[in-house]
Amino acid sequence: MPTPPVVLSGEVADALTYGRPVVALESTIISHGLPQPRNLEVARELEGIVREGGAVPATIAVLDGVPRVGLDKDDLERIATEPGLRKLGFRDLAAAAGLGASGATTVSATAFLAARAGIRVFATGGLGGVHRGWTSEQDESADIDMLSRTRITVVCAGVKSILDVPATLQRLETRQVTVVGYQTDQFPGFYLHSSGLPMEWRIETPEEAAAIMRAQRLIGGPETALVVANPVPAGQQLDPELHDRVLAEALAAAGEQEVSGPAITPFLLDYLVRGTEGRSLEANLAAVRGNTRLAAAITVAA
Ligand code: PSU
Ligand code: MN
Repeated sequence: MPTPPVVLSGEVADALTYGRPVVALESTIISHGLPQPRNLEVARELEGIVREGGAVPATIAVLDGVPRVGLDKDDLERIATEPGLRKLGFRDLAAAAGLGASGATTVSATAFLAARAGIRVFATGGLGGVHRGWTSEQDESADIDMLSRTRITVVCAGVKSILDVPATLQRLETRQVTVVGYQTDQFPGFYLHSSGLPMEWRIETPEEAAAIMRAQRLIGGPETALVVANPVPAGQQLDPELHDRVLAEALAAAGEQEVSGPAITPFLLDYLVRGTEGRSLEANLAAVRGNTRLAAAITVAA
């Protein structure tokens, strides 16, 4: 029999067949967003958090040309350690599949593959969006476009603070993506509890997120996403002064070294980890853990 175009792990396929809760997890954060060897621990830990929350984890990636939803222990290890593993947005899926390549999936590719498999909720750190300097570079993450046409709920700590955050929020509005704050009136700032930007909608419980998901289905219209913006706890955020200082250095270094395209986000995140002596990593992890916990609770409530 030929290999199906997308392969679900047995556990994920069973859970979806019987209507049990499943949470999708992206893999680019593991391969390109976090330093080794911590990244493998984190990949396992996030799957554990989903299980503790009463759901089945489905980490998504492309291995040897096969898009996979739900990875086993060895697969997860490949994502965390394989040298030269690609970073795949949605547009790269066909190229990777057609050519037998392997890669980790970003939010755009993960959202697509998760929704296609019938998964309704997914957790990440921070969304991609509009990069600073967009008036000359036009670098806007494909995450935004995919979320404007994919029916999925994404739990994130807002958008990465390396971006032009107001411009990204504006694009989410233009592209009709529903955005709600989880127990906050202010848009989260990824490493920071708040970006300082106001939000129009606030929810208090996973049940309220599930109610919005139900309403999306009943109302119909374009298949847009729901973004649940869940801030890193104030006590675990990166010191804002340190954040602003090191981010300014990172942006300057990216300019000097002419880093651009898909390499820019990993470059800036890595610079922040080094420049803050690992403190940005701890804030990033606190955010991702919280998002994963909340994603499980929403899936159980949905
Ligand atoms: N969240 C994190 N770390 C990351 C990412 C998200 O905490 O590394 C990844 C996601 O995969 C997201 C990608 O889709 O960064 C955005 O990359 P770009 O700006 O090139 O679209
Ligand atoms: Mn980009």
